[in-house]
Amino acid sequence: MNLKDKILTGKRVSFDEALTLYDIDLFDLGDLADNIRKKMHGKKTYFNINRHINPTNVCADVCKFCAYSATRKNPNQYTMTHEQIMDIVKDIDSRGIKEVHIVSAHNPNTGLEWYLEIFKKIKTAYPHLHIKALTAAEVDFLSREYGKSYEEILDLMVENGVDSMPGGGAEIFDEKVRDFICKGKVTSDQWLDIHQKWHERGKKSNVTMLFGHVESRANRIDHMMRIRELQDVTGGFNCFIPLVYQTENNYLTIKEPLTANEILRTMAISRIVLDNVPNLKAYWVTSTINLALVAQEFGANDLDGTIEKESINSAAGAKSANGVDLDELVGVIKNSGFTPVERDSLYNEIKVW
Ligand code: V47
Repeated sequence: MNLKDKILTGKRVSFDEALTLYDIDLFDLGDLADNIRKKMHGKKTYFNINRHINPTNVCADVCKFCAYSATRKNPNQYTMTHEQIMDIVKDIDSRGIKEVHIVSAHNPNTGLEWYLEIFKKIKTAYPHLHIKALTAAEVDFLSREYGKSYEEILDLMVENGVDSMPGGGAEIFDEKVRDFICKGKVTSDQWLDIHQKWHERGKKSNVTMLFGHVESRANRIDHMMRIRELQDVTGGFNCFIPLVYQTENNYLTIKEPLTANEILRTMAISRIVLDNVPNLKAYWVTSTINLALVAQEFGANDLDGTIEKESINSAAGAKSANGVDLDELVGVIKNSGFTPVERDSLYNEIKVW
């Protein structure tokens, strides 16, 4: 059986087969991914009405790709008080926002309570809000900083009201590349271990991949294979999110952004390889809205959400600082021939727009 037939009949592809997919015609590759997308989701494109909050940019770690961390190229340090965070949450709740996505830098000055008690405050005041918070990189940082095991930090997250974990901090799992771009941060095995333990608590999470810097195509496939292997065990990943590296204001000197062709190929291949991960997110923040819309025909079935404020990728050049209007997001999905479906954070359908 040739590779295309294998994919069309739903058979799993190997590492070597996945790598060869980079060399086939782009539109043939798109068709293969689109075929899977249609079987799984038809013409539906999911989004949610959400708000990102990044409470501090003070960071003990030194990732070369990061433009957000205040201790490197960005001299403007900030750390929000819980009152400031609660003011934001009060405002967003009054406007019908359903998910708050809270990710911070690794700030050694705040204490563990600052990181965890805010979730309890939000959950107590707004029990219906979904809290997606703390990347595995933050969990690892808190564990090291405060001498607690991963299990203890994860249990504290559950106790304090965290509903799901975002997929940040995965970067690229290949150890050599990881050492070059973010030495000292959570290792690949630790990242996967933290998500496995989170899934064992009956909780869901996402998984990202940062690409378009110094990694090779083989590194990307290896990253996907490690995700697929863990997903076979736990089934806890809701969504895969390929993040396109943004080139500005950071210490990686890659000035050539990835081509749209390479981004779409990577999206399509991830849809094919990750046969056990239900959703593929074209994160419009790093791909641009226009390419995210095209990616709907290359396997992607989710565009994240309205976001409102975004600090991590906009610091590195993405045009996402103020999110996107709900009407605009719904409009462009419709105009591109897909059906906008508002979802909750766990992919239950809320409304077909
Ligand atoms: O882990 C940092 C990335 C991530 C750059 O789970 C950069 O639903 C591109 O993980 N260029 C944080 N990317 C964001 C993240 C995320 C976003 C949206 C949804 C979800 C989810 C998760 O941002 C970091 C890092 O990989 N990042 N710097 C940069 N220069």
